[in-house]
Amino acid sequence: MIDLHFVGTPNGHKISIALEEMGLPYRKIAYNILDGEHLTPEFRRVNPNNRLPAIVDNAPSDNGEPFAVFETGAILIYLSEKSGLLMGRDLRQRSLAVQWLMWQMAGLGPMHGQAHHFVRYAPERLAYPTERYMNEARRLLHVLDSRLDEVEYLAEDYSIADIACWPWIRAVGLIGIDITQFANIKRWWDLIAMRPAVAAGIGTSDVNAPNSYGAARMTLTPAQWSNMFGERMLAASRQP
Ligand SMILES: N[C@@H](CCC(=O)N[C@@H](CS)C(=O)NCC(=O)O)C(=O)O
Repeated sequence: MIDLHFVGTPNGHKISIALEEMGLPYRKIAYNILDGEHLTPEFRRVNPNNRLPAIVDNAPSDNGEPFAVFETGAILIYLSEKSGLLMGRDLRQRSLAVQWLMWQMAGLGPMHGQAHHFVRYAPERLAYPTERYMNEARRLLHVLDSRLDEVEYLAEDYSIADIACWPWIRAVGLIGIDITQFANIKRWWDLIAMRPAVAAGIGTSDVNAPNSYGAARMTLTPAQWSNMFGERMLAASRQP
């Protein structure tokens, strides 16, 4: 049994979808990040970075003690190795899956995350960071669209790379991007949306449900802002 320390965001859904696809038994432990439920010393022992999601494998394949894994890219590789699924059939596909997974982890996720921050969370609209991160968010979508013009899935066969990217594409409407302008991404997105494991991982049969990642404009209370971006967030990661 795997403990999934979970939040219903694109990063959280990467792992719930992967667990469903791989048929690995898991139990979900849900956190409210706006309320700062992840900012505890207990959770820090699971994830030294105090971010969600994270997993604890209570039955690792070396038969040793329960093993904790953080960072969604590392979790996806771990689960893929545990199940023997979704990381390609040969050396080239495996490398392609890892390349596009790293691209998601270093590019699509962080850059779209910053775009979401400045478009949706910043208390005031700031022209420079909004333009910088929206341009980068769009550039990355052009990269993805070009790749998907060449292949059905990022690593040719459906893989953890697709699972890593798909929930982030699900969220682009919230930053004002119309995904139908990217024909190859739309084709790929619809194909993945039809998979029963994806609906199970998202927790709704309506994968197109609007606003499931929050409102287009988020207004945080001072306490919520402190938990997400301010002093309470900092305090949780400060030594010891
Ligand atoms: N690079 C990390 C990102 C994790 C992350 O930022 N998670 C967000 C939720 S999507 C979080 O925990 N936010 C809480 C906070 O910022 O305090 C990963 O891929 O696991």
